[in-house]
Amino acid sequence: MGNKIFNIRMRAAKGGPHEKGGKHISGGEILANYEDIQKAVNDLVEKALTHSRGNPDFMQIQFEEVQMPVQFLAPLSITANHVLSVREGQQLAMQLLRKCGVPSPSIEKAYELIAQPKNVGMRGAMLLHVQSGERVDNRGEKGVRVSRMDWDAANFEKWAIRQEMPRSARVKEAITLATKVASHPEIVAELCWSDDPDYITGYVASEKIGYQRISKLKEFGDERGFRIFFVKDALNLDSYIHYLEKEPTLLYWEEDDEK
Ligand code: PML
Ligand code: MG
Ligand code: MG
Repeated sequence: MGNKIFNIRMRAAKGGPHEKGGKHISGGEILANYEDIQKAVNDLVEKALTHSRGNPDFMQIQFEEVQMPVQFLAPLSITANHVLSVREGQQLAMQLLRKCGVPSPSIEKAYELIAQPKNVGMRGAMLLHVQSGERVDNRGEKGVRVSRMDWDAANFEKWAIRQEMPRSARVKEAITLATKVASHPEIVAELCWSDDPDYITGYVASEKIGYQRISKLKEFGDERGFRIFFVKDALNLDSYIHYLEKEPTLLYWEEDDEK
């Protein structure tokens, strides 16, 4: 990449902008050098205009130069878990969360939040205190949206072929986000599945267990998706949120690093 790096972000909604009650359709972002901004904008526009959640009537695209130093991370290791039902998938997700050190009562609280209609359609993530299971971010229905991250397409392709992973933008974005999140020392686990009705694979991720893909966490047609981060303590919330939203991260996979 050239000297200057730019962050290009898109969000799209239907029924007006998100903040006026519009339904979230699509979001995305790219870190690019100056010459690649045009392509990044085109890719993001296409993503929003062809989305399975519907056709947006609001879209915002924004770009700005990234001023902070970029941290480079290797992608989390991947494990594929094939399950036969949503029930089996969700049970596995809970088991993996326990393995990361999230106590069962906190996991139950997370699932209570997931079941509440007011939490459906969030654009960003909820932050939960790992010991109490209480939600600690103050971002309401917007949640915390992880930003300023990317993974060079050619490097991702090489990695995906080696790992026998789908070479999709979705997988690239999910692993980039999960790797950035897991690398924060105060975040012990992430639970996620998509809000896209045609995508039922989700994951639990952490530094300890890597990126554990679970083939089925919801039924086809379901537009409810979630992202939950379990944090060790709630005292430095502003610094976690700053890390998640603002501190630029790029993934880079060294062929020799891994199996
Ligand atoms: C999303 O679509 O918003 C999240 C997708 C998570 C799973 C990606 C994968 O590993 O297939
Ligand atoms: Mg961590
Ligand atoms: Mg989505």
